Parts: sequence; C-alpha cells; structure tokens
Amino acid sequence: MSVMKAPVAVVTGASSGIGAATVRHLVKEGFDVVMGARRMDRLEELARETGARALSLDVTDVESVDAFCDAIERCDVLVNNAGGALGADSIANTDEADWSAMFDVNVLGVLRVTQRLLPRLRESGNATVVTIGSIAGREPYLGGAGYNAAKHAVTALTRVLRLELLGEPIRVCQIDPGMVETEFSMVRFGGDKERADAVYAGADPLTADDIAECVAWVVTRPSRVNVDSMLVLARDQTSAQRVHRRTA
Ligand code: 8X3
Repeated sequence: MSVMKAPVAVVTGASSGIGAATVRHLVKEGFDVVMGARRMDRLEELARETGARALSLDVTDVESVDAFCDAIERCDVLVNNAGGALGADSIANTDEADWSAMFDVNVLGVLRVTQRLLPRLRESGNATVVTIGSIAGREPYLGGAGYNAAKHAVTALTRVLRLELLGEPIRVCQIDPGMVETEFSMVRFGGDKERADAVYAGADPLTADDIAECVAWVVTRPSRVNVDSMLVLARDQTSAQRVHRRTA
C-alpha cells in the first residue's frame, strides 16, 4: 500500500510575525512545513509547538541559502516572507547602507531562495510560490523611498517569474499587506518603540494571522486557480499613509 505523503511548504523569515503565523496555518492545513530564519532559538520553539522543521537561514548569505535549500528534498509551496524596512528618510538624507540591506533581504533574498528551490518546485508537478510583497510595492509614499524601491522590485520579480513559468504547473502569487502590527516597525525604526507605536496609534491594524490566512487560502485553491496578487489593508487604511485614527 502506498502512503500519500503530505505536501511540503517552505517558509522563510519564519521566526516571528507573518512568517511564524504562516507556519502555524500551513501546519493546520496539513502541510509538512520547513521553516527558515536567523533566530534559531525562536524557530526551535515554534518547531516544538507546531512540529514544523527548523533550519537556519539568512537569505542575505549565499552559503546559508545554499545549505538551507540543499537540505530540502521536496517543495510544493514556497512562501517568500523574509524581508523588512530600514528607516523612513527622504532621498536627500537616506543612508545608502539601508538601501543595500533592504535590496539584499527583500529582493535578492527572494531571488536566491526561489532560484535554488525552482528545481524542487518543478518536480512537485503542482507547486505554488507565494511572495509577501507590500503596499509599498504598489504605491510610493513619503519616507518610503528605499523600501518602496525594494518592494517595487519584488513586484517586478514576481511578475517576470510568472511570465517565465507560464505553461508549467507552478502558480505565482504575491500578497501585499498594508499596515500589519508585527515587529516590522520596531525594526524599521531601529527599536524606537515610540515611533513604531505611532504607526498603529488609534487604528485597528491587521494581524500577522490575517495575512497568514490569506497565504493558506491561496495555496489551498484548486490547482487551476492562480490568485495573481492580493492587496490586503486594514479597514482603517485606504492607502499607505491615509489611516483613520481614533483619538482618545
Ligand atoms: C507594509 C508596511 O509601512 O510600507 O509593508 O505601509 S508599509
């Protein structure tokens, strides 16, 4: 009797926020999940909680990406989640190092992992790549320059990948969240809690679970259905910086 094996989902940036929530949701949907991140202590805790497999991954380090991808024998779903913003300065004042770091993690990180796992996705016969973009990849906003540029590049990468894979059984989807309350803003503002809290002040932002549910929904559609892209905003948000805030 042949035993049907569960499909394998790979999630990057899985130690917190949308990545960790996605791991939980995909495990619930019956996937064998392989998760990667730099913070192994957090990943191991999530592994104990969910049964997902934890592997060290720094998407900005080619050797780390190679080792991570070499350890993956099967991949039916790839969730490119690792990413983030650094700073909110104007172009006149921005630090080029922040741009380099943002391009490295958001753009080249997606390229590296997708490129190396493409053979596994092809072998699947029914695969899905879901990349977590951002409203910043659709709409420029003041203070967004470097992150806008990086996430617009991610959108381009996703769209070209879909063109290249036409005719193959691999779906390509990009989910673009707006305001989600995670560690995102703390990282962006270098641990400045006041600035980070101000992003969400008085509004009812999305949660990591809200976006993880979208990922789980996308990858569980019938194989003929490709959800091309999703822009997911809080009800309190109509564009990157137009946010309704309740005052106390
Ligand atoms: C979404 C967050 O600040 O670019 O990634 O709107 S933001």
